[in-house]
Amino acid sequence: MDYFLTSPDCDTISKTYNGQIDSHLIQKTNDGYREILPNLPRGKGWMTEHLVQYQGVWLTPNFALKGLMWVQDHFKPRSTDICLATFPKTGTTWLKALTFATVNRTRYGFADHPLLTTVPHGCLPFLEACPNDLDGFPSPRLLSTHFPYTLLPNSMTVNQSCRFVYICRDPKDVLVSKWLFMNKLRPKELAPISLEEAFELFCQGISHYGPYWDHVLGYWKASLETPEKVLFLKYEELKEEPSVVVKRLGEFLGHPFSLEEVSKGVVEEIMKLCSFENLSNLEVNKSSVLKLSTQIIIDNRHFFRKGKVGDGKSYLTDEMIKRINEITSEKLLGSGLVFGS
Ligand code: PAP
Repeated sequence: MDYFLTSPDCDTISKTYNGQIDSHLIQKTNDGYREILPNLPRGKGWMTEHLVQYQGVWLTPNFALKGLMWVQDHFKPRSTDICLATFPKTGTTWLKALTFATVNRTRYGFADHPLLTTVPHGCLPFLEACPNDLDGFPSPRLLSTHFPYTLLPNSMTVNQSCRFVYICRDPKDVLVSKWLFMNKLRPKELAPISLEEAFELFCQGISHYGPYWDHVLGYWKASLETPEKVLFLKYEELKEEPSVVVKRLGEFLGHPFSLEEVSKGVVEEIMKLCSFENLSNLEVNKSSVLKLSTQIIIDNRHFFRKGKVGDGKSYLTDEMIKRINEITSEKLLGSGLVFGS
């Protein structure tokens, strides 16, 4: 099945290359990682014991930072690559499903579609996991990452580089979704993180790939500067008008929906296939797992909680809502980007 890439073991960078990259170069990446790691600022982790700050961004030391070194040193982008970029818990699972279904809509029937038996995350390689077979993958490649735009190598972001689809979400919903998700993955030996603590960390920017607002602004600015390269979406818009957004997605990806497809209801079929109701009730998403590394194994069911807009507010106090709204207004001031209250 060439659409499915198993996630390799990224715990040691050198394990991931299957001889495709010169061992000296791999050694150099490993050495660089070991050299910088001890000197990076540390902050409290949500899922792991701590996060490290690299070039202003908070990353898990054993996974995301290694993945970043791999991307920076060894990833060979193609101008035909499409990279789905997201901050965690902003709609990644949904966007992956919609994009995969849109691009491959003439290849698979809706009755026996891969998304019926594979979690959306299993349909697209995740750059952080140092996928080892990317070079042999046919174009156009659909890729995914949580890395902020600013950390990606120039080869991905400048001139003849990849195209990106980015999705963002109201920070209150992101925070609460992330807090609940991370506590489920947090090892038993570490005490759960309280909402108050998660809130403080999030507001200070200390959360995977955070600060959240910088992440959003990086892709927002890139979408304004090069709209043909970066499609910027909001989870809330997707909820409100899914068919409009799916058509925009098709156009951006170079797979516009024809009038005939529209009249035959292909857009609706894709929306139905990728809906929260459908995906969350599939056996694969109720009982299987996603293996990101030897240490990170996630029950697929954790990717599906409520899928609602505004749910975060029911967990937060009025004071918390006020503070996070104030931070958001301040950070986004003058950018032209707004979130609801
Ligand atoms: P990830 O970063 O771990 O991949 P991501 O998919 O970005 O997570 O976000 C998960 C959120 O999207 C969950 O939101 P909640 O906690 O507020 O409920 C999840 O329920 C929601 N979600 C997952 N799949 C869908 C879908 N098909 N439609 C709408 N929302 C979805």
